[in-house]
Amino acid sequence: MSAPVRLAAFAAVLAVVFGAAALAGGAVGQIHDPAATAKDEMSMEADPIRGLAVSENGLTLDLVRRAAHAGTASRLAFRILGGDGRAVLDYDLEHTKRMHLIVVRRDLTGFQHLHPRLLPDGTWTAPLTLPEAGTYRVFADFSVGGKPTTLADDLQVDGDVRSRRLPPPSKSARTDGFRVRLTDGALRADEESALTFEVTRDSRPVSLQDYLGAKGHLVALRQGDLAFLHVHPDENSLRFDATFPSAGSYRLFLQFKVAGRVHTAAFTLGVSR
Ligand SMILES: [Cu+2]
Repeated sequence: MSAPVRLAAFAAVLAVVFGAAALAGGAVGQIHDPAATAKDEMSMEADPIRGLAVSENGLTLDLVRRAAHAGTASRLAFRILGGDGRAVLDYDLEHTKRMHLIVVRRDLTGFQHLHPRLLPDGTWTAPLTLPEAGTYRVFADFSVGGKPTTLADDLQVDGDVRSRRLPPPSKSARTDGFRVRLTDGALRADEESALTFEVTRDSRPVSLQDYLGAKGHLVALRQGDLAFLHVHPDENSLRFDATFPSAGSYRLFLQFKVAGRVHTAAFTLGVSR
C-alpha cells in the first residue's frame, strides 16, 4: 500500500469511527431525554409478562390447599406473603378491587374471575367450584405499595381428565345470546395493539354497564405457559391496549356487564411475528 492510499484508508476508518460516535451520541442524547426515559420506563413497567411464578417482587402466593374435588363447592383460601414470611394486609385498589383472582384449567377452559374476601389475618377466601378434573392455574392479580403483581400456582382436581384442544383463531364469539366481535387490524408480537370489541344482540348494539371501573375487563393468556398479559382498559369503550410478548396463540376472556349480569366471551387469537 502506498502512503497516500494508506492515508486515505486511515481517513475512511476515522470517518466511520466518527460517524458511529455521532450516532452513539445521538442515542445517548435520547436516553438522557427525561421525557423519553419516563415514557420508556412506563412502557416497560406497563407490560411485563406476568403470572409465571409463585414469587415475584418479594411477594409469594401461598395457597392453603392445592387440591380440590371435581364438582364440589369448596372454598379457595390463600395468602400473599411478604419477604418476612408474614401475610400482607394492605393492598391498593385496582379496577375497583383489592384482589382479582383468575382460575382457568391448563387447557384454557373453565375460566373464572373471582373477587375474594380478605380476612383480618391476611387470608383471602372465595367460594369455588371446579366442575371438571384437571390442573388449574390460579392467578392472584393485585397491587401492593403501588407495584402491580400477578402470582400464580397450580391447583389439582383429581379424576379422569379430558383435555380440550384450543379452538381455532376467530374474531367472533357467542355467549349467553350475545355476539362479540373483535374489530381491529393486524396483531404483531412486541407491538402495542389496540383490541376493540363490539357486543350485539339480535344484530343490535347492546348498552353496557360499567364493570370494574371500565366498559369491560379483558384477560389474555398465552397458550402453553399461560403467561398472563396485563391489558389496559379504556374507561369509555370496549377498547384495550395490550402488547403480546411473542408470536403464537393467546386466549382472550372478555367480560362485560348487561342488565346487572356479567358475561364472558372467549376468543383464540393468533399473533404473528
Ligand atoms: Cu377482578
